[in-house]
Amino acid sequence: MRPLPPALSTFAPEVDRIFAFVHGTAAIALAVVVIALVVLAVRHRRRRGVAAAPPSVSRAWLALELAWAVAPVVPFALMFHWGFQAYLRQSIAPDDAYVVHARARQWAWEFEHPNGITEDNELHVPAGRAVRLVLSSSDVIHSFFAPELRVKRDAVPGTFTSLWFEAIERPDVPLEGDLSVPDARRIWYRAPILCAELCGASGRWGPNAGHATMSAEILVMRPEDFDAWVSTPGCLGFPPATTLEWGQQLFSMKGCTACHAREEGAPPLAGPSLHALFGREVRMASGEVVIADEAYVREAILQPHARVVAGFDPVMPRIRMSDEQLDALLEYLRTL
Ligand code: HEC
Ligand SMILES: [Cu+2]
Repeated sequence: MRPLPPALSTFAPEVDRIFAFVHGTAAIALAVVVIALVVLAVRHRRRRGVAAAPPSVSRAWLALELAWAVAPVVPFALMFHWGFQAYLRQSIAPDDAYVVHARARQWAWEFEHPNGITEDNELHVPAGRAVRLVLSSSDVIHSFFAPELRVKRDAVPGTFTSLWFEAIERPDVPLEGDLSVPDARRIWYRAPILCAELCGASGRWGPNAGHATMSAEILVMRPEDFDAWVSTPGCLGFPPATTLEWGQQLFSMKGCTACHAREEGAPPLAGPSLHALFGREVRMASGEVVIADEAYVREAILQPHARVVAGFDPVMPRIRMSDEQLDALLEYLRTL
């Protein structure tokens, strides 16, 4: 049997015990039923010269029938009780939890910390502290799934859902550097985030778009290091040396790659190819033709539905970004 992923939250051991109990009980029940079925079918098979006996209605039979109708209630009741207790513990976050807003969109995750800093497809959290995620979606249903933390919850447009977890401290993973000074770049360990929503969109929109591409990462830090990270201005993703590199990094972190090809001659995905966009004549669905200059591209990103390119559906999400990020992105787009 394939082992479960590493258990990296305080919930995980209990979730795994319940999981093992449910599967163990089901396996035993399956074995008992299948063995009884085979044995009885062989023993009572049709034989030449032996007439079928009518079903017996003795008291002993009645007792037996009652026993196997009632007995399974016990493990089911246990499963319910145990599972419900764990569900309640997972539902109600401690009052002092650190609250992060997690926004899902096609096809990326955005996380906003209490002090207003946001990060894309990465979520820094402290180990050993309760973290509550308030989930929302700006388009379709998504599903936040962190298998190693054993948490999963849908992000539903028009409402908020929430989940919480506490990432464990891992003495088994050595921390590097001088531990006496907090280091805003020191990551203790990582855990993947997936979108567990299933739908047919990826088929319609090409191989690079879809919930399956919404992979992100939880970066667990020592609490001291996390405090340093969260209070360092400009700490996000530590913008690389040049604006151009930053723009390139943002292009994939903000999820643009899911819908826009960049190579010359590449077929369009859900959105037009952005190769040699600047200076191009773009025909809009309204019939208007515009030259793609700086102002146009800016508008196309900040207000995607203001003008829609002919031949495409208005599916580009509004992607929040700072002016600095937008400048960097434009600088990168210019080079394509
Ligand atoms: C879910 C798919 C999707 C994502 C993600 C997406 N776009 Fe788009 N984009 C589109 C579609 C569809 C259009 C064409 C329709 C329209 O104009 O709204 C478009 C249009 C554009 C245009 C105008 C292109 C032209 O030919 O005139 C630009 C520029 C652009 N997107 C940039 C971006 C950037 C930068 C990102 C990432 C921050 C991004 N897009 C993310 C789907 C997407
Ligand atoms: Cu999704």
